[in-house]
Amino acid sequence: MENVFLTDLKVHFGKGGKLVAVESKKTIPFAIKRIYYIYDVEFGRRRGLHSHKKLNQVLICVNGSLKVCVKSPTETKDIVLDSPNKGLFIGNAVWREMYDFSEGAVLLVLASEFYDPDDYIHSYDQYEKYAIDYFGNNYNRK
Ligand code: T46
Repeated sequence: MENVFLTDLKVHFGKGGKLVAVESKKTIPFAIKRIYYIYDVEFGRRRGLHSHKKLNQVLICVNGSLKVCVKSPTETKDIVLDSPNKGLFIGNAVWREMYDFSEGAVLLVLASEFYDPDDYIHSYDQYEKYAIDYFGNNYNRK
């Protein structure tokens, strides 16, 4: 899918444990301006349900598990995040919904921009128009 990919983050084993390091503009394909995390999500709650005009992000489930549904005007994918060494890149102009948070799930998000409420697209209809305009010919190739 355009603007979405899952990567395996390198795990360093030793001293009886594991360590994952991420570096701005190296492991993460953008300069990280903001970090936030989502946790203690009530059973059955769905979050996200929006897209972004400019923001690129990498999502890492550092504890527990959850699912992410990503949508473009032509495709829908459900991705399981169940390991701290999986990084899910979600670029701009992609609709996202996070659901099935396990007990204790912690979702760490690395973001390319500072928080800006004006960057959000909350209506799916508006999103579709925006994405078709944004990706343009990329959709015609499929
Ligand atoms: C996204 C998914 C993966 C802030 O004040 N600063 C922030 O940096 C963020 C991200 C949120 N907030 C406030 C705004 C709301 O009052 O925290 C509250 C919850 O945010 P929101 O409803 O947007 O949370 P989610 O889980 O629906 O979405 C978040 C991100 O907002 C979004 O960019 O892609 O996680």
